[in-house]
Amino acid sequence: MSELINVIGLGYIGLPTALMLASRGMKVVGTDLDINKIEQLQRGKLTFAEDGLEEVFKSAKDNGIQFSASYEKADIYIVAVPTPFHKSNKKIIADYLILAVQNIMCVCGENVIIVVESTVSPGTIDMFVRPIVNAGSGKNKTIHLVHAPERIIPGKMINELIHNNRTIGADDIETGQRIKAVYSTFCKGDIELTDIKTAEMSKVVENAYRDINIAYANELVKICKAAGIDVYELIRIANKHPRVHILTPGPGVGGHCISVDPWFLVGDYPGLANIVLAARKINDSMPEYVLARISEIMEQHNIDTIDRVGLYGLTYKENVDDIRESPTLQLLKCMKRHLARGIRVYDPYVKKDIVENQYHNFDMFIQDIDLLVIMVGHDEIRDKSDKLENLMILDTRNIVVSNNVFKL
Ligand code: SAJ
Repeated sequence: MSELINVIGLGYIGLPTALMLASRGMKVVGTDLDINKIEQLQRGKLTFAEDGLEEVFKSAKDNGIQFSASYEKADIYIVAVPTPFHKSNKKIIADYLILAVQNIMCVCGENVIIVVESTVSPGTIDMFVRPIVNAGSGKNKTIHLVHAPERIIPGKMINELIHNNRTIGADDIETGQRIKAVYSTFCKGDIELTDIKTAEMSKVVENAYRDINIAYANELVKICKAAGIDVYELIRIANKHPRVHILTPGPGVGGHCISVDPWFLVGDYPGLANIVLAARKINDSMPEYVLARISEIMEQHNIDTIDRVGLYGLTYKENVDDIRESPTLQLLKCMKRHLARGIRVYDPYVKKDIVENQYHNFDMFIQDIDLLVIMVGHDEIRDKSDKLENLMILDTRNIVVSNNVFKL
């Protein structure tokens, strides 16, 4: 295939997708408006760490992938820009998506396909993207729209890009088949063809499903606390039932997907998305719950200053460097609201100083605290369990095996 693909937005989704396509021999230009990111990639340096990404980068470079701060005249555009939401009414902010499509329309030629990979609320493509395309096409351009929502999980991105099933929503079969052929260059999973609105809805529904299931586990934490039962023992036993699979409780739900997408359903279908809303509230309540546990333990053990407490982990989950919407950041925000400061923080994956009292050395971190709160189950903390013997621990991820550890 000699089609040129211009991938717009080189973040956590766009970059691996661009590299993967190029590594499979497709002609790819990766575009991002952040010139520093482009220069870094042109110098041959990745912009974030991910298992197996270096190898794919190498073969993409060998196959001539280009990086550019400007949009290119291409046959296919894959748009993977952020889609945040309004904190007040929970509706999508489509500004980055709109700008990307406007920019594409300025440079693209005839018979072009624009694939939106960014997660969008159902109806977004008809409401925001199609009008821009319709205004620019017709004269001398035929533009086809596709929605191909991503499904990969940070930490396993490359494996999941290759093995996950995918959904492609298109207006007509031929366009869907053309894009299916492009994704089939690296995707070994089933690729389902459907219409655009169903594809949009499928993505949001999948993430809301997981959010609801995590919320159930988190609700059980609170019920078990009131009942004086070990929640982990309860879940272990319940999961022996052949049709029960309760997920793992934790200090909250972070990341830019599960903690965001369900809000699109709540915002667009107020009064209808009731379980979805309840789940969001439960998961959002967890950082505050952890804070209450910290305060309880401090009181019971005469720790009277918060600066003797340390939070282990700033990222939204284990073994990744992504801090977006992380439970630790949510907890720190909560502390700020209570005018409390001084808690210490450490994460081996976060090299820059992004919060107050942040450490970059594990040994120094644990020297300065009496209570260690494990917010993220990075492999590092499992490997360093021998250094934890003299510390009081609140383990929100249930990874430390010892009788002296407090749980959620
Ligand atoms: N978490 C728990 N308990 C669990 C599982 C997760 O507390 O049992 C927490 C994690 O610690 C984390 C958050 O939930 O803070 C989300 O983590 P995750 O691993 O469940 O998911 P993400 O956000 O990394 O990726 C999700 C995935 N969606 C689904 O599993 C339905 C992924 O497939 C999507 O591609 C991704 O969202 C996305 O980009 O939409």
